[in-house]
Amino acid sequence: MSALKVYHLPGAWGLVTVSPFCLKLDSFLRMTGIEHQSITATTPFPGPKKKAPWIEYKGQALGDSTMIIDFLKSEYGIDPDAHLSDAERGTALAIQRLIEENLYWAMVYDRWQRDENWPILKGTVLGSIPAPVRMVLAPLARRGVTKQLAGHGMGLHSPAEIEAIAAKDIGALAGLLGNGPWFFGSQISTADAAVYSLLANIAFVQFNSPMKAMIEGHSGLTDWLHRFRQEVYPEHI
Ligand SMILES: N[C@@H](CCC(=O)N[C@@H](CS)C(=O)NCC(=O)O)C(=O)O
Repeated sequence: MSALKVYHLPGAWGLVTVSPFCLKLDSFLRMTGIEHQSITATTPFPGPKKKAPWIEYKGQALGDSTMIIDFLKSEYGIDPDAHLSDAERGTALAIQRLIEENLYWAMVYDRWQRDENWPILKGTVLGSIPAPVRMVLAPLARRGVTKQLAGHGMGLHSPAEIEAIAAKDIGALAGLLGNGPWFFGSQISTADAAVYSLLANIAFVQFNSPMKAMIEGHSGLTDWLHRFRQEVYPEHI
């Protein structure tokens, strides 16, 4: 049995998990080849921060994808970002913040607030919760996410305003990627995993989102998405 247990939310449509934060960690683990046991969690609540992903390692639980990645880099002495300059590290952090602190919330809005996505969400994100429990939990979870969206601020915007915010972010990512092949030139890094984890969760899933067309509007980004999948998840092609 592996010393490292990694808990993530369920997957669908060929993605190991439909949680971007969980997919970022899974991508990092594949990129680095760190041996681990991958466990699908029904809900994020047993995690130490009540969010997914989380890990258990030598009797300790640790939450937050970035803190986990930093911990694993140091514990296993493997760093896919070792080649980055200081300026590139700064840009990588800015990319990560764009993805996780802003564009992620536009994805959350599409999944949880658009009525056409509600049945899809109940069958996937909440799909491994036993049906009777899910009937009670699903509306509570939706109310909770509506509050989170308002607290963040994204949920206070109109759908058209959210689309405009998302279009700017996706355009900025396309510009930063340039001709690639990766965000920082010829070597893949954790920034690629961070961007993939969100864009794949828009482009490769069945949730309706205006962001699909925005991504498709940048051929560099779609080529890069397929390149990442080929490199890190070749069995899912
Ligand atoms: N900063 C955290 C964010 C994790 C996160 O928000 N995970 C979502 C799933 S994508 C979650 O567990 N949400 C449940 C909740 O907020 O109640 C990380 O990087 O791991």
